Amino acid sequence: MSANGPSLLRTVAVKTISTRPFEDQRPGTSGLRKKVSEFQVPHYLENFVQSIFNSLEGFRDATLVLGGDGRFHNREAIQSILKIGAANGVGRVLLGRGGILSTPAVSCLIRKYSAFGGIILSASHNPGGPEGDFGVKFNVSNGGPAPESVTEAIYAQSRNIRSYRIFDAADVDIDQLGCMHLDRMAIEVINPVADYAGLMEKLFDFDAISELFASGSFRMRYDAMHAVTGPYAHEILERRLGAPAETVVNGEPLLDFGGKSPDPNLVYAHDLVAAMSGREAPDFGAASDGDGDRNMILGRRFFVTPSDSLAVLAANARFVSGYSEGLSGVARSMPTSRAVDRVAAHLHIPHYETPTGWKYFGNLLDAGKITLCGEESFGTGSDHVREKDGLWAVLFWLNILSARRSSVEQLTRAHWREYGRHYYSRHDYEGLDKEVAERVIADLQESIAALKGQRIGTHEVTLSDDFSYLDPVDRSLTEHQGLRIVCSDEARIVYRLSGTGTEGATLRIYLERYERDPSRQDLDCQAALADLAAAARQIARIEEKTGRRRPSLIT
Ligand code: G16
Repeated sequence: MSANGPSLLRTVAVKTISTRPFEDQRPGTSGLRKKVSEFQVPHYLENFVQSIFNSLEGFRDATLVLGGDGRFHNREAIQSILKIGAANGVGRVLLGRGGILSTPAVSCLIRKYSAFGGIILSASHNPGGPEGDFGVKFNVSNGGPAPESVTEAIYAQSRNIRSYRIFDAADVDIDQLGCMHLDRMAIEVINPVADYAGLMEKLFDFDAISELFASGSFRMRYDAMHAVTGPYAHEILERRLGAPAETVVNGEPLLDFGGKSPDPNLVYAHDLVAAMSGREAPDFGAASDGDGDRNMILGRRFFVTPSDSLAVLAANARFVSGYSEGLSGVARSMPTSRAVDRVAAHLHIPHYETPTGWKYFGNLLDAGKITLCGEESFGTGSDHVREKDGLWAVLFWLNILSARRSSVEQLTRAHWREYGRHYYSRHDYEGLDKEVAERVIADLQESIAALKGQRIGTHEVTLSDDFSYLDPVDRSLTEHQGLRIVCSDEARIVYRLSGTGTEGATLRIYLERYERDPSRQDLDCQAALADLAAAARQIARIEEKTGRRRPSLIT
């Protein structure tokens, strides 16, 4: 961390501002996400931030980490949060220069500097700009997303709030490294990349990866999607690992991500997909999302599903220095394909199935029950922080590729031959009327149990239920986490509503089919899943209830 000598800002007055509660401040899958225009309503952000402080104890004089993905409204929100933090007695804020910090970097800083928590300003992969989305996430002292008990306490505070405390002060210069004070609160503006890059150097064999780049026979393209990972990728991939300067594209964080969705999947990262499909395609392609916690992995003309990526990382962890001593266990969210379960069985380590949301991995990681975890939604991570981590996953792959000297496609196909292939896809129906979407789920909740024992084409249903999760560490129970239909041949359909959207509702249908026979592992993924997709639409009576004949997004 770099800091110049302290400079004292003028002593300023605390104001107590009267306010009224907003009824819609319940955090979703990952923090409070709304349209920018909603966050711009006077007192909206302030209410929520004060509610965070009201729900906490023991933070006076302690350290808070603060930063965001650089999207529109980031800088304004940071000024307000600094002034509210000072007025509430925070001792010190570690602030990324320019208000920039990736989500995994915040997690890393909280842990390294024993902060009581962190506030991350991001709506993740959702679009940015004045018409786009904004979000506030609170992470707790283990570096991870606040668990439900904390988010519910914040929500309860937000429903009763009558006033908030804020310093009446001039804006702080957030662009110069160094330390200053807002009354008694120290603000240290830090290099957003340094600590995170240092952690990556400890986990991975940078010499081996550098050699791979230096060999001249390996080319990579990393698309930062004009979001937060640009500065991280330039520093780590190009400066520290010696990848050629053109390796990182779209590396400058922009307020509106260049007008695109910073969502690393086959649809939104189409420029990268096109570059990886051409005749001169690089050997390895990757992209990250708005706040740097998601990743997409591509080989030359080859896509690795996030579920497969998790399984390949687990199976090859022994080649990576930071993980060579073995994995204590692995976990995946319920809708994620079960590919990693097979690796766990092979390694004789436990595997866990959690609800969607990174916060559910926190207890397992803290208790040392798992080392790696991941989700179908392009999230992969480990016990090095308590967030999913996009660049970490990219470096993990690079480390494996440098150790095994095989291509992404060779490695993945070899994995399928050994463990079988899980054909996997997610079909999203976005922008549905909320009531309609809730009715689809409610009707399924009533009817799903009766499917057990029935046939879906060639598949026989062996389990059909509404998924609930009993946390093995704190014994908390989380119910209604998705409807699943599991078949004897390991085919599976899962339905749930997204908890991260800001417009209407998004119904997600997750499809999975297992193929053990290597001669049948080469089918087109959507073709392989077509019968399940049709059955899934029919069982939920999608067209009749929503008027939609096909999904709006397939990943
Ligand atoms: C968030 C959560 C993930 C979750 C994803 C999708 O990711 O952290 O755990 O899998 O949303 O959630 P949903 O299906 O409810 O929309 P991110 O990258 O948006 O923070």
